[in-house]
Amino acid sequence: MTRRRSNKRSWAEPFKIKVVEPIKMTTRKERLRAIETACYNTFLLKSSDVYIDLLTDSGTSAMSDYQWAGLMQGDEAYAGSANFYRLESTIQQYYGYPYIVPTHQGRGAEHILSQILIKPGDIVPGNMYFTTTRLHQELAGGVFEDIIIDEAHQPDSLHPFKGNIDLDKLSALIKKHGAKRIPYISVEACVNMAGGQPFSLANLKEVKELCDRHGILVILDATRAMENAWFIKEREPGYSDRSCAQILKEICDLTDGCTMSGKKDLLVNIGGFLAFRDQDHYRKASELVVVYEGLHTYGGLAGRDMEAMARGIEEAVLDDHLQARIGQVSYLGEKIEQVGIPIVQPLGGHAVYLDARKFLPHLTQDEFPAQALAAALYIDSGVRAMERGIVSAGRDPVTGEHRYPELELVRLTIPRRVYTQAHMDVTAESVESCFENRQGIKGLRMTYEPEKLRFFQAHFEPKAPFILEDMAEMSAKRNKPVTVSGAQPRSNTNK
Ligand code: PLI
Repeated sequence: MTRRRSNKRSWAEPFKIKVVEPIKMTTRKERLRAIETACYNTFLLKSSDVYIDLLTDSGTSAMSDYQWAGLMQGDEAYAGSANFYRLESTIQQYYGYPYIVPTHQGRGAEHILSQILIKPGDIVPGNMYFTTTRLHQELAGGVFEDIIIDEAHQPDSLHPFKGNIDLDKLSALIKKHGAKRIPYISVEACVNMAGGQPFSLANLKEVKELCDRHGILVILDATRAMENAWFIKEREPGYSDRSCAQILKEICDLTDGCTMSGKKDLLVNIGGFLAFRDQDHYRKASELVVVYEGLHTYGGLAGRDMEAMARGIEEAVLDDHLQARIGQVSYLGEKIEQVGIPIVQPLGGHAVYLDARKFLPHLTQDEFPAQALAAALYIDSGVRAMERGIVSAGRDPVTGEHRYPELELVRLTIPRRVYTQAHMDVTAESVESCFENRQGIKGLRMTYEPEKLRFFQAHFEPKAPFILEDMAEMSAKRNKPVTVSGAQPRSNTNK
């Protein structure tokens, strides 16, 4: 009789692969040229020059055969498409809001929400900023105030719900400005800029009670609410027997409406929506959506896109899917952490975040360490990541000075259902190679700075040439072969 060596049982993805898309292998010389052409900004690289694309989980997921089949059932009527009604009823069923306005993506929803709820001079508290969310609040004349718990700004803190709101900070803001100047508070699920960190239902309940007492709306950024539901199931006492679908509903029940980028949780390449409980909010949003997005029954989307999103909701909320999705993020994070590389703890839902301050202590924040590290990673292996630090934070609209966030991070963002464990292994090895070469990663200077959302298009140049030695060569020198687990020797991969 054979016996298993451990009682641990592995999980695997609840799908198999039907179609593949080849990706290009490049040489280090080609990558160096590509990053120079892209002015050391990974947003400006051509995707054909990228090997493993961990820039974002937004719109990059793989759709299922069920979703692709739905595209064929697109009803491309200008008004009253059947796919809109299907999407509307699916959102009503899973999220529980009665009134739905589709938008082309999340920022379309943020724009409309900000325009209908914020008056100039209003204060909009939130659990850490998100780039487009805050910009739309500011463009509507609002001032964003961060009310997330302090632990969210500390990469090493092991708090299980770093997305929680600090009720003392919220009460102090209400006292200082008065509830009338606070139209709503913005509660983001799996807080992106904090490392994909969830809030707890206990915290959301307290927030809702406080806001109800003061007549302040609670608006959910539901972009990654299903992933947040998974963490509640895993970590919050009393929820392990509930399904993520039940927890999602409970989250939404505690809020007055939501903005949504369907490009994340919902497994589609494009799409978003606004949802409300209040009919008057819905009416105002429907009046505005026709100005900026499209008629209120398509909001900038094709009928087929709405169908794919409705079908995506049904698949994305399943516990098996969420376990595999977040399990893959943990797999990569644990591999990187095991070799002593500083990352944001605990591991979040959609990405592993490298702590660039600790990774590159020889660089000041003005030398854009996270931007430099993302460029180095690309040069090393063709893995594309994204800066989430001083560049993303932008400038204070009043003083014009850089904002200096405590978190200076590189985000390795994992698209859903796209990459395999071997891709994660290659990524972890490249991060390790950059860590061994960290002294050779130099500071950057910004040579072109767009006024808004500068991280997308800014240009940089290195203050001195990067010196990155190939880890395989380094290992060969130490007479220690490096292999990609279960695959070929490293010399066969990108060099
Ligand atoms: O990229 P949009 O416009 O569909 O969604 C904007 C948006 C809103 N909220 C949150 C929490 C986001 O993460 C978000 C977009 N995130 C992107 C593009 C990302 O790479 O994380």
